[in-house]
Amino acid sequence: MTGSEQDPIEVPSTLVNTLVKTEQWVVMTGSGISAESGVPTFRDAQTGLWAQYDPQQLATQEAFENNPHVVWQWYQWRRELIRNTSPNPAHRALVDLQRLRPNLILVTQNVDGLHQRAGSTNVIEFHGNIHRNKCSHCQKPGPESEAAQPPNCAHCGELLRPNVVWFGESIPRVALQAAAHAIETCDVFFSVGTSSLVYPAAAMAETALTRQAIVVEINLNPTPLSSRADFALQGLAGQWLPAITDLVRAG
Ligand code: BV8
Ligand code: ZN
Repeated sequence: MTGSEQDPIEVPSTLVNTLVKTEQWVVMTGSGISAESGVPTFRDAQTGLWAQYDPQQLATQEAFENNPHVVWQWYQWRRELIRNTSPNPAHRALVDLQRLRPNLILVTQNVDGLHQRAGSTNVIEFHGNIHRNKCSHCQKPGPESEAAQPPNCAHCGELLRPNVVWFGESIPRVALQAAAHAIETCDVFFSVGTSSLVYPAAAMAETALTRQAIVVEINLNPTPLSSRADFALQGLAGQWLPAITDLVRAG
């Protein structure tokens, strides 16, 4: 299936029939769902000042310990970029789907908060949220800050850091448990806008496949999940999700 900007997209009728008669859905999103809002995906080349940095080298505790100012400024640059974007039709379609299927559980790998800004509720933030800070030492929450340098924790004086999950760090237990419970009970699992390379987030699709839930991938490019999904819808999330929503609403 390809859904490019030119040709109209056609949602398989077998998928529509499944969606119309199921209620328990889990949707896992990655940075591809925010791409049409203008937020660079994790594996897109970073633009401008950050072009020479690899996000996987910056999003680590080691990078922050070695160079807190560079890592902090990368996050300040991303926060500013995200503040100047808006949710796109893909985010909004998920809000509509959640109204049509109140049991829909939305798990996101994204830290941009765009699902919440679009109106999605009960969003499980697998990798935290870029708009929140915490202390790099005592872990207590810290205030948002426009500062160019990482501020000091009011409790212990150590540096504040973004409250996101860096590579090598564990997923917040509450998020992990909520996502694990959702995946164990779902009839349909959507993987939207993710290269399915980062674990343990990518393990959710594996569990869905093992449980023989219906697995639907919506992604611009093929991924390691594409050949195993029941439906691999290639193209823009901002086209596929609204089309699916219209058909479920008409269902
Ligand atoms: C952990 C927050 C260990 C920070 C991020 C096996 C098991 C467990 C861990 C590992 C493992 N193997 C390797 C690991 C280590 C590592 C990992 O998975 N590495 C990968 C790279 C191999 N995992 C970890 O370190 C995790 N921690 O497991 O700790 C541990 C174990 C025990 C005890 C203690 C510790 C933590 C991972 C979380 C890292 N943090 N983000 C920040 O954002 O600054 S991950 C980062 O990648 C983002 O959150 C992003 O969402 C996520 C995944 O990337 P994608 O979202 O998929 O983005 P990508 O660019 O790759 O793909 C976008 C896709 O969208 C593309 O395919 C593109 O085609 C598509 N697309 C583009 N436009 C559109 C579109 N699709 C549709 N429409 C469009 N318009
Ligand atoms: Zn502290």
